[in-house]
Amino acid sequence: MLYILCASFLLAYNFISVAGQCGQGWLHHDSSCYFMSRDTLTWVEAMTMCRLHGGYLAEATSDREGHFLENQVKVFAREFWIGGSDAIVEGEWVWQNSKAELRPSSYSNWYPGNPNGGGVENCMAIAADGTWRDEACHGSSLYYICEMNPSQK
Ligand SMILES: [Ca+2]
Ligand SMILES: [Ca+2]
Repeated sequence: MLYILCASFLLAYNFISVAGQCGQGWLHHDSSCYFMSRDTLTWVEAMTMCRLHGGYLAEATSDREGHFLENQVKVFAREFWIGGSDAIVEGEWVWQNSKAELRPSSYSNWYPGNPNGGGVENCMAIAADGTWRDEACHGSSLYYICEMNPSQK
């Protein structure tokens, strides 16, 4: 009983401390904080803006995180930039902050037929329906999702 009490206290404490480290306007999920922008920028500008906030363009590196982002985007019903790019090697998608490569076994949520832009579309966006599209990095200004890990600040 004492063990259960201690364990729940520690869990609650961890939750509060992580949630408390997310700045105002940031959403807490698992060990990260997320910021859904209210402005639109190109992918490169969005990446720079996330860095200024102490974070990076969001990376859906697990099913849980992917589903969380998908659900958030559906609430806003807008298209957002996220942190995947195949600008270095066409067709090899890499999450830019972690450098994690999207492998066939990785979580992914591409809209059917995407990526379809070849060398013209090298940046990843999550559309209003929660699925991913490759888009031209400088082609359009979109909303963007920043992620940060408060424990690594
Ligand atoms: Ca491409
Ligand atoms: Ca595309």
